[in-house]
Amino acid sequence: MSRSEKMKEFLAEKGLDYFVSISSEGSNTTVRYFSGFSGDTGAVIIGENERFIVVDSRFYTQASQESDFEMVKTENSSLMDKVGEIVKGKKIGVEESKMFYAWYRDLSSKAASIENVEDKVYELRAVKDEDEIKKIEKAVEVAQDALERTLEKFHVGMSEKEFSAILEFEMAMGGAQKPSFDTIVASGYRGALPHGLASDKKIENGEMMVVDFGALVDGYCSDLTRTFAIGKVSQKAKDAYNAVLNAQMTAMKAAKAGMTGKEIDAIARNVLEEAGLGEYFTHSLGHSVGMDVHEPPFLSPKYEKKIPSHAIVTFEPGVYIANEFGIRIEDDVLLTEEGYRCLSSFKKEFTQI
Ligand SMILES: [Mn+2]
Repeated sequence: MSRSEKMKEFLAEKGLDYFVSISSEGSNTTVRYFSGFSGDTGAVIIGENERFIVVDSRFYTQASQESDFEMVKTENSSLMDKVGEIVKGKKIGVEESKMFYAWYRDLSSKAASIENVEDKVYELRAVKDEDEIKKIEKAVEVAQDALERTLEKFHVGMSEKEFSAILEFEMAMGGAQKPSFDTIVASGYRGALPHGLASDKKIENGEMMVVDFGALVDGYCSDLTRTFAIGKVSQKAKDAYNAVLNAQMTAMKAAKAGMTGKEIDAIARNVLEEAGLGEYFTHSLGHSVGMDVHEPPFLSPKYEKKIPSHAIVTFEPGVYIANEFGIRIEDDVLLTEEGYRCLSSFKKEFTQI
């Protein structure tokens, strides 16, 4: 069954006329997920007998080439006016967290009813098909090959921003459309900021350096993290590194589809607690990755739902000791009922550069 057929079936169950998803300047990947249209602005409308892609004149050609949905041209009206005409008097389902308030207000004034159906969209998107798995594998490969080439150009004293600029350049040269998010390069004390974007700080001997990065290839994201020792580092940092790696691999090896996100998270958390580092693992174990770099389902103490087969999730335990160092190791992993398949292969034994 195609993605839109699955949505149609759901609409029928819920007694809804249309599913409506709108993207403005690329803020919503659901439009592409259903229609194939990769332009940054447009709307998909799916009903029992209709599949519309609404676009403005900048995208007429592109939409006709990329999507088999029936194209609705905005002509002289705005995107929202055109969508409003179609949904007038209909019962519609939308994704509340992908909708601006102005759109919601506009659609509410026209539709007969409006309700949030984003859980259904996330449920569909969570299960990756073969083609999606291949695309994510490609995004992983582009990213990890770029890191390999970046390390060849690395020297002590280089700034975090220089490192990230080379890494992003290498990803682009390897086929990335762009980085899948702002590259994190956090060395020394900055490593204790889990989302420390690359800064002007110079990377010095004796520091740990966290590099969290990914490539967007063919509409799909990768999300990887490696932590390197710059020259000789403390035994404390080395021990923490090995504990994080152990936590990651223990959880990965035990994980399979059908377990809850909370159960998988707990495995990694227990390993770090036993190593005396539990208090320094301050975020959840992972998230799904696909057209968005962060998607449900999550591997988190708060996520009590089961992970479906063919979800691709990150395993990214970390340890962050304020004013000292941070360590994180992250891979993208396909989960099935049989177990796991790690899509990334970049080495992760403790590495001094
Ligand atoms: Mn991540």
